[in-house]
Amino acid sequence: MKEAIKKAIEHIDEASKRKKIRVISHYDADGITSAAIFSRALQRWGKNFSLEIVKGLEEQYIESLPNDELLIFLDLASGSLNYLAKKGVETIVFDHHEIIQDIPENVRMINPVIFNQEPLSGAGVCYLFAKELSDHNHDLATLAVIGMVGDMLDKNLSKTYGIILQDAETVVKRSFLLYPSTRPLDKALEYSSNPYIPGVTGSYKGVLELLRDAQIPRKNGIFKALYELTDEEMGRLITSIMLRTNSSSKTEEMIGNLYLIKFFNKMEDAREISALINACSRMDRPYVALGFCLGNKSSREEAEKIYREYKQHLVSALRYVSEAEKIAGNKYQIINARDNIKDTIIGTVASIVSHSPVYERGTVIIALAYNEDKIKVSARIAGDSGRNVREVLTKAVINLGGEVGGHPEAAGCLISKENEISFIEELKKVLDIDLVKV
Ligand SMILES: [Mn+2]
Repeated sequence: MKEAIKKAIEHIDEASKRKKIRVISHYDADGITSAAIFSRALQRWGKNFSLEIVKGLEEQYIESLPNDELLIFLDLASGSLNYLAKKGVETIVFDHHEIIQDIPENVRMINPVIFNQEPLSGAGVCYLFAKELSDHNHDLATLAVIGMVGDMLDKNLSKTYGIILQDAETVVKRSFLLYPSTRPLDKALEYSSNPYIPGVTGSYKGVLELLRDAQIPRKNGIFKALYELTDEEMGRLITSIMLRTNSSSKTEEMIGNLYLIKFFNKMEDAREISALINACSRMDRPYVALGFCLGNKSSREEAEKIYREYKQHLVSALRYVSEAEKIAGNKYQIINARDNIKDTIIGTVASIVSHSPVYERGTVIIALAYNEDKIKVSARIAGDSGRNVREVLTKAVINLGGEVGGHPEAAGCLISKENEISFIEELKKVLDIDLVKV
């Protein structure tokens, strides 16, 4: 892949002398950190460019792009190659997603998938590009760590990630996975929705009981942060949490590495920074998150404010869900939030609901929210085992049209608003029939 990156650098250098460069990146934490790394690297290289952050690549959008610029896609486009072939414009893609179509002649692809390389996030790919360009770009490694954590590629660390973690001077620590690990434990536990700890999440009294059981001491009246715990304290904390959560939930999944990075000269938890970036995007402010990643101080204040608003938004969305009328069937719940919940957070809401103990394991949770003239649909499964929800959605949209993406345990799709009623009818049919078969 190193050779391919070198060729891409030559390509950009040469193209920049004859046309404009347009960089387009994805709006999640990996995409925004990709954009930050890439744009800082281009800026230091002395190249002019424009930058856009998008939710996804629809055919119409690609059609609307100019024909006389060099298009550079970050953290997306591997799944949209047919549209790019049709467009026929000079394009470079730095991505890590699965490639499902032939790579057209007008597209240069930098993707670990085609080089049989170990998995990397989009920001990881962009960091390798930046590092190849100049040693001065070493400092951008921190952003690559945030992107990696954002895409949850931190479970199986590759050799390349070992180097990136080193470049970023990351402190890695085995721990129970709860964030932010850099803030006092009582606060982190009280607001923890993933994992949802029954009797503790949302209850300060429950938090204090848990911390007493685990014998976590206060220091000057303040509880230690997760990353400051000794091995013994960590062990006791894990036991106390396990006693309160569903015993069938897998312990190994709740334990992993904490990634502690220096950001704005402060020790931060990479997961928390990634959550903050995602929050800005979901509140329709991806450019604030980008400014934050680039070290802009006023963006930082703004981003933190948006993050607080986002959390409040999430709380009211969850309250809406618990109070709203739902379409309940045998082992399924359909929540039609219409415009009461933002389409950008409906997936998160569905995930939190599926992790809460309110629904029996195996219950299919399907949540709908309006997105202009479309409806965003998110499907999850309570307790993470049961029916294949991607299949459920695929069957429900067969006659209506709509693309389904995701995995058997978490999937989503976008349907036309005029199909709202017929979609719900189809969905109920599929869910009822499927159950009979089971
Ligand atoms: Mn990504």
